[in-house]
Amino acid sequence: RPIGVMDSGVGGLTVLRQIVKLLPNESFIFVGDQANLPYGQKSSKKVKLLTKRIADYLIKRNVKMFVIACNTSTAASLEYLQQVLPIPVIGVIAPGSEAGVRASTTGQIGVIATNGTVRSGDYQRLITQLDPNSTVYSLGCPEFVTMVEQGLAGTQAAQVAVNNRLAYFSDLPIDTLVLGCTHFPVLAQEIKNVVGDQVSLVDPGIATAQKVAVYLKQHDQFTDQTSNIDNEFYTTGDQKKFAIIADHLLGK
Ligand code: DGN
Repeated sequence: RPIGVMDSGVGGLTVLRQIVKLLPNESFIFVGDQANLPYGQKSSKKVKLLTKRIADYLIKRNVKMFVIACNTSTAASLEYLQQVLPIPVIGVIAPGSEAGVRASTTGQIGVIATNGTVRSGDYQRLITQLDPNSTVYSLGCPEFVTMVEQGLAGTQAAQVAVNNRLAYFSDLPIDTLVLGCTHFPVLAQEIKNVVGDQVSLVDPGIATAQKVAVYLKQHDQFTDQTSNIDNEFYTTGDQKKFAIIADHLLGK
């Protein structure tokens, strides 16, 4: 059975590519809800409904696990979906928080995300639960999502926007920056250029992929040999635009 993966757009592909690296024999059904993007500006109730709608579709498609490859959806709906869905549900915020704490030596941790994720306070709560001595500095960067969706990563315009927004961190003593939106690893180079090499960038997709792999192995549900890998990609938005960015992110 395939694994279901969703995001509001192409950002979830940064999580998917990490899962594929660890579990190359699995099949996936990915849904990007681009018709409703951005999720970051919507109410948590609305995001929960939109995420549930995709989960219901994926369950009809008989997926064995649902990966919420979107921080905003994870914040709005993880607990609820874990209660109501008949399959395991994995989100990105707990793995991202754990990876952030592991990466930091000073406990001074920055988090960049959508406004919805920042408003939820989930990273702040989980990180300080794991390390009570830590300080979390959260910043909403909604325009980064739009830039990635428009395929602007790697351009001068993207670098300027990242410089402007991340100026917030210039006087803060962070040693780690969690990319708390699945679109942001696409801008990793631009972000690195601003914060410098002394700050570790954390992509929660890596820790999420590890969590997916551990769960499937522990529950004897993983596919250990190549049979028929059959990946499907859906968007509720424009297929052509989606395909261009998806090809680029997945390298095929
Ligand atoms: N990729 C989504 C996230 O991780 O929060 C958000 C993108 C959006 O819809 N604003």
